[in-house]
Amino acid sequence: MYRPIPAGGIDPAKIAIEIEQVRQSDRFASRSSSLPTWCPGCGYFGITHALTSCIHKLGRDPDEVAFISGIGCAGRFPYFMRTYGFHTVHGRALPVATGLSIANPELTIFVVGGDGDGVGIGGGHLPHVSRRNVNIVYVLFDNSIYGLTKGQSSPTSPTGFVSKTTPYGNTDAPIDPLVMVLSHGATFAARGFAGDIEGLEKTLIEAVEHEGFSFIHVLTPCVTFDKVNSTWDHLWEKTKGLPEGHDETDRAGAIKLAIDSPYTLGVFHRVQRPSMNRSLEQTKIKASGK
Ligand SMILES: Cc1ncc(C[n+]2csc(CCOP(=O)(O)OP(=O)(O)O)c2C)c(N)n1
Ligand code: SF4
Repeated sequence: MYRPIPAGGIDPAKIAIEIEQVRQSDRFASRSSSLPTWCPGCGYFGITHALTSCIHKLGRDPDEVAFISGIGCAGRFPYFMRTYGFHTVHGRALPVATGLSIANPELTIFVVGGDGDGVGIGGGHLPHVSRRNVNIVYVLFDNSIYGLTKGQSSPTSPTGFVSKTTPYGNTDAPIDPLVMVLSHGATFAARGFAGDIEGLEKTLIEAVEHEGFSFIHVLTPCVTFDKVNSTWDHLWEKTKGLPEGHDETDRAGAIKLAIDSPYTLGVFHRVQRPSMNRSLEQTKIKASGK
């Protein structure tokens, strides 16, 4: 796993060489000239790094990729990319991405957004995209808090979590986004961590290569508004790899693992089923009477 500060400390000369190597390469060709407006130390920088590396490694040109987002700190993501992008309204990235996927099946489409956007206000769309197997990659930036609006509890905040909206402790039980998509038939479901950039990049590449709906639940800290729950320290300490011999095709096993093991990283479930895009092609042929 990548650690922000190496054990022996930082060597400025080595960093300068690495920065120059990055400048010379086209590794960040998909990034725009707008620098992210996120707080220093936010986990979203790690996710951005993994996403740009994924696009680079897959050899996709920026005009072959689209990022669709809702609202939130994570929702600002499309501004920081030179790909196509659409910053839609709160919780509505999935229906917009579904339409785009049907209109232009050649595009590699990523949906990006926070836990509030994706499983709160937008949560009603997640079951349907899962069961329809729409050919998009959904990267859920889950910091278990509303960041942009300054630190309210979200649907993934743990019970007892103290925040601006729950000063005496959250009384609600959290939603597990992985259990949610698996219950509704997602064909690719994985978990990543903003600190494990190499692992996340690998999972993203596999998600893009999967035909159908690919969901990646990414654990990430909000360093400004959460000092106790999903912090860098806690996430480094708790995250771990999949158990030996994990069977990706066993959906019930994947659901059980997601319930029992909220900090396990990797591909929980992967099966093949016709995507909505492919099924619609068949419907078109049937409707044309050929
Ligand atoms: C219809 C609507 N309701 C509420 C809001 C206010 N609002 C903006 S972002 C947000 C939540 C953001 O949290 P999350 O999706 O977890 O993303 P983060 O900011 O943590 O990346 C809310 C409630 C809004 N913009 N629109
Ligand atoms: S408020 Fe939290 S989620 Fe938003 S940019 Fe800052 S650290 Fe990141």
